[in-house]
Formats: sequence, structure tokens, C-alpha cells
Amino acid sequence: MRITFCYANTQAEPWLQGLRAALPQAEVSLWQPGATPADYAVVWAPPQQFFDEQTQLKVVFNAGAGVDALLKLQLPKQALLVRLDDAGMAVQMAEYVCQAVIRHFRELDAYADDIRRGAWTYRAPRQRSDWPVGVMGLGVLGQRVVRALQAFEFPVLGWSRSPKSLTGVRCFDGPGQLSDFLAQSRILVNLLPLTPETVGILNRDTLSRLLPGGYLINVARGAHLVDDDLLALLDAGHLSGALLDVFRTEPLPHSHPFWHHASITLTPHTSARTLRETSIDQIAHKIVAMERGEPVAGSVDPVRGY
Ligand code: NDP
Ligand code: OXD
Repeated sequence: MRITFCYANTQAEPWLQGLRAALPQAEVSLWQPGATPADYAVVWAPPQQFFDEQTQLKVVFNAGAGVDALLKLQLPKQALLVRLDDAGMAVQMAEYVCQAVIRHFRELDAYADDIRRGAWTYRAPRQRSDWPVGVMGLGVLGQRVVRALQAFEFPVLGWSRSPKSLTGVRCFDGPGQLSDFLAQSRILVNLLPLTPETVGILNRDTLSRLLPGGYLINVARGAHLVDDDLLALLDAGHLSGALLDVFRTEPLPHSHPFWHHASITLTPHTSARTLRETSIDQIAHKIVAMERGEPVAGSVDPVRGY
């Protein structure tokens, strides 16, 4: 079996060595234009030329959870697309979201400012029940985030495409229940895939439905958010702040107003990183299972978009 590797902006050699060690029976190589056709591909942000040449692929493994960029390309018709299914990202996402929720709820940035000014001040403790957290997307990452938030006893709501029943979570589904979900959330965490249905879903209409003083945590994709609508709602005081990890253009251009907005905190698309060893292990196990004709988790429905 042949495996080809095409991953933008990464050191290929440790991946190639890891894949060879995990699958000694496979011929693993770094893709170059004109390379021999392979059976399996491990990719992140490949060029269209890769798929134009690798027309025999049986399976394409995306070395990340989100497949929105890949689905913009023309993949070989017969190729199954499989994304990373947790692979160590869920716990990272849970710790990132919990630190953000706690930092905002406990006003830790305001305390840090006070201390920097030499002021020893106290703020009135907030009631956890006044800070319900709504999680958009109850998939692999969303459900892990929900569990972590519950450990800190925040009231948690969730919204997904299909109905869900999760212990202790007020679950909503479909476009018809989105307004009710938002109207009962003060902190909003976005963990949706980017699809034609979800592009621009964080906009003036939806964000203004949050409880007053709402706080946005966007860890999914930049194109979920209408940037100017967020700025308008922050400046109008309906939202109290936002933590953004993902952007329409990455790296975020230095001219973008998000860089200097007092109520916006930025991180550089780092909330849940692809962990090389864990990802190689997951992909290798899936290849072995597929060679045996067994089904694997994480296959993408290109029509649904995730
Ligand atoms: P999953 O596919 O496991 O979960 C997606 C969830 O979104 C599901 O609950 C699904 O509903 C729901 N959903 C999809 N479409 C809609 C819709 N139209 N309306 C309502 N709900 C919808 O994905 P993951 O949890 O693994 O990952 C989520 C996203 O997180 C990725 O697509 C990626 O964009 C982002 N990500 C960001 C990272 C970062 O570092 N910032 C790292 C990794 C991922 P249902 O359950 O009914 O199918
Ligand atoms: C992913 C990401 O989708 O890193 O895995 O954003």
C-alpha cells in the first residue's frame, strides 16, 4: 500500500518517520508533483494540483477536524474523506474554553488591571446561575467542552443539527430552536463546522439575542463571524467582550480592528492543535481497520459539509 503526505507549513520528516514506524508494510512518501499514485493520503491544506494528480486515492485523511478548506477543492470522486476524530484536540479545547469562561466570569482581567495600577479592590461575587454557557455544536469537541464546563457547575445549553439528549444540558436543535437557545445563553461558544448553513451564523441578529453583557468565544472558523457586527454590538454595549481564536484571514492582517479593540482577546488559531503522535496513531489504526474492510469513525459527508 502507498501513502502520500502533503501538509502545508510543517516539518514533513517526523510525520513520515512516524507513519513508517506505525505502518511498516506501507510505502510512505512526501508528495512531489509527478509522484507515483498512492492509495491513502494524509493532508493539510494541499493544493488542487495534489488531487488532480493523485486520482487513485481510496481515502484522504485530513490532519485536522475541520474539512471546510478541503471541501472547496475537487477530490477524486471515489475517495472517502476522513477527519481527525478528537486525537487529543478535545481536551485542549475543553481547557481553552474553560479558562476563557472562568477568566471572564471571575473578572480576572479586571483584577489584573487593578493590580497593575496598584489597586487592592474587590468586586461583588457573581452568581454562576446568571452565566449560562451556550455551546453551538455538540460533536466530538462540543460534547467534551460541555462536560468540562459542567465540572465547574456552569449552567450549560447546547445547540446541534439533530436532537441530542445530554445529562444536565438544555439541548436545542435546528434553525427553529436557535433563537430560544441564544436567548437563554450569556456566554456563547462556537464549535460548529463551517458549512453553507453555518457561514456567517454569528451576526448582528443572532448575537443580539444573547442575554445582556453576552460574551463570545469563537474557536471554530473565522467565517462563522460577521466581524463588523461583533464590533457594533461591543461598541453598543450589548456584548461585554469576545475571545477569538480563528479569523476570516489568518494570520489576522495587522490593519484589522480586532487587534486593538479593548474588549477583544485574540489567540492565533491555537485552541486545539493537531498532535502529531496521536494523529499518526489514529490514522494508522484507521488504515489497518479499512484494509480489513471495517468501518471507521470520522468519515465526512461531503453533502452535509462535515
Ligand atoms: P463534529 O463534526 O464532531 O461536530 C459538529 C457539531 O456541529 C455536531 O453536533 C453537528 O450537529 C453540529 N452542526 C453541524 N451543522 C450544524 C447546523 N447547520 N446547525 C446546528 N448544528 C450543526 O466536529 P468537531 O466537534 O470535531 O469540530 C468542530 C469544529 O471545530 C471543526 O469543524 C473545526 O472547524 C473547529 N476546530 C477548531 C480548532 C481550533 O484550533 N480552533 C481545532 C479543531 C477543530 P449533529 O450532532 O446533529 O451532527
Ligand atoms: C482543525 C483546526 O480543524 O486546527 O483541526 O482548526
